[in-house]
Amino acid sequence: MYKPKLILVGEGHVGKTSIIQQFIEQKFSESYLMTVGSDKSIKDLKINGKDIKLEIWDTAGQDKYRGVNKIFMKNTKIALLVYDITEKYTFEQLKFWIDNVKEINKNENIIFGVAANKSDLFEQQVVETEEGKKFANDNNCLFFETSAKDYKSIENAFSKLAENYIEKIENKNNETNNNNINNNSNNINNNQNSQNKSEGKKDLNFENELNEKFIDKDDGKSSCSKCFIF
Ligand SMILES: Nc1nc2c(ncn2[C@@H]2O[C@H](COP(=O)(O)OP(=O)(O)O)[C@@H](O)[C@H]2O)c(=O)[nH]1
Ligand SMILES: [Mg+2]
Repeated sequence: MYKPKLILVGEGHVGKTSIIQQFIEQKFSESYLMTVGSDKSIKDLKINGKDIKLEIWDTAGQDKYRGVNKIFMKNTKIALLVYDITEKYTFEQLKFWIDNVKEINKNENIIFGVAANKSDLFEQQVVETEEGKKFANDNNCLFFETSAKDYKSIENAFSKLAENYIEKIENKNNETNNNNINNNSNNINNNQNSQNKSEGKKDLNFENELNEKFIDKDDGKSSCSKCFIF
């Protein structure tokens, strides 16, 4: 069973808590949802017949103070970067958020998504959809136009991210399996080689036996020490 950690990051008030609340409880609240402590929700999904347990982490107000909590960011497998289409600044800060997630998870190959949230407020839209798509494209992220209020593309965003995560893991497993197959065939070759070598050794021993009288023993030893391969 896959159990990836998924975090939502972005400026305060962009709708991160609302997106999670809609996804988990199908509820929307017009008021600002105060997140106290590190809030973690679990959601079970079935993607292409595979079970996945998403562990969804909501920022505990760090968005407001911009203090990057390492525990929050650490071991992230999937990150959804959220901005508010009616607030330019929240879009401009996406680079800050993506860099932080990458910085804390140095060697991890994280699945990133961008949520252009509050799409129901299209009359007040100041960040063009194309700008959002371009950012997503340039930074290797999936792109979703969401509305936590209208439940638009919320489920789709989480499912697509989870699907990409599973694909990534399974491709990795396939690569590892292929490597193992190659290693096994190398081992077979190595075994073959060592068999040949030991056969060669027998011949050599036989030769040595024959030539014993004629070989300086110390010389024989020193040349043999070159045979060790670590
Ligand atoms: N119209 C609209 N308002 C939203 C949407 N998502 C969140 N909000 C409102 O934006 C405010 C901040 O939402 P919240 O989820 O607390 O933001 P967070 O600080 O990023 O967690 C609240 O008043 C929400 O009701 C949305 O998709 N559309
Ligand atoms: Mg919140």
